[in-house]
Amino acid sequence: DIGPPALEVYRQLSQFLLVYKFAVEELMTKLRILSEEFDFVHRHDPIEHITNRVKRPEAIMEKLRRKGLEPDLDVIAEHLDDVAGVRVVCPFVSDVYGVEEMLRRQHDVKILRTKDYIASPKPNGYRSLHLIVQIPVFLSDRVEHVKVEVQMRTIAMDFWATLEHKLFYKYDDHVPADFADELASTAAIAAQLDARMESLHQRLHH
Ligand code: 0O2
Repeated sequence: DIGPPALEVYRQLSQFLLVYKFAVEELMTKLRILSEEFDFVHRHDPIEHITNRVKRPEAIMEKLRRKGLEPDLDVIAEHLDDVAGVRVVCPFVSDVYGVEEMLRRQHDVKILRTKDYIASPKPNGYRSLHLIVQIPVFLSDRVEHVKVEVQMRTIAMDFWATLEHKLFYKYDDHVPADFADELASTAAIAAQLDARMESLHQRLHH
């Protein structure tokens, strides 16, 4: 039984999340253009595939609770950087940085923050390049500047992160020590694979 106040809150939240969906669509288009045009000019597509998601309301509420934040739209916009997420999977490590550079050159894309877990992997072995970008979304009566978390990684990094997430999601940060060692070792193998593939790629393309 949701009365008028709850319905109004629901409407506001739906409209709020809709804008994040638009931001994701804008970014997806930008990335698809880069992928197709670069492929045409250089005969190499720097993007293997792209996925995206807008966080579900329940997951947003859960994250607010975890961070001790108020359930308020302004608080979400200000403090949650991953309401909208785009994951870009590239063939080679050089492509990850190449696509980052191409995004950086776009005047309407503002890069607010960069976390380079490729240069500095997390202790468990996780590697990826994370960008928090802000892009304008043109609505019927205003422009909103919306944050999107962009995770950029190679196929090998994606393979590792996907399986790590499946295996250890329920452990949070408390993965048993012997598992943690084995996990870090598999991440090192993925990194070696990337380095060797990169080297083959450079020999063929230069
Ligand atoms: P999910 O379920 O993928 O959405 P914050 O974003 O504030 O929570 P932080 O530390 O600033 O935290 O963000 P960071 O380090 O940039 O990581 C954010 C996201 O990167 C995570 O989102 C994961 O998607 C991914 N990520 C980070 N570390 C790991 C890791 O060790 N393994 C895997 N598989 N993914 C990782 P969420 O919200 O934690 O999870």
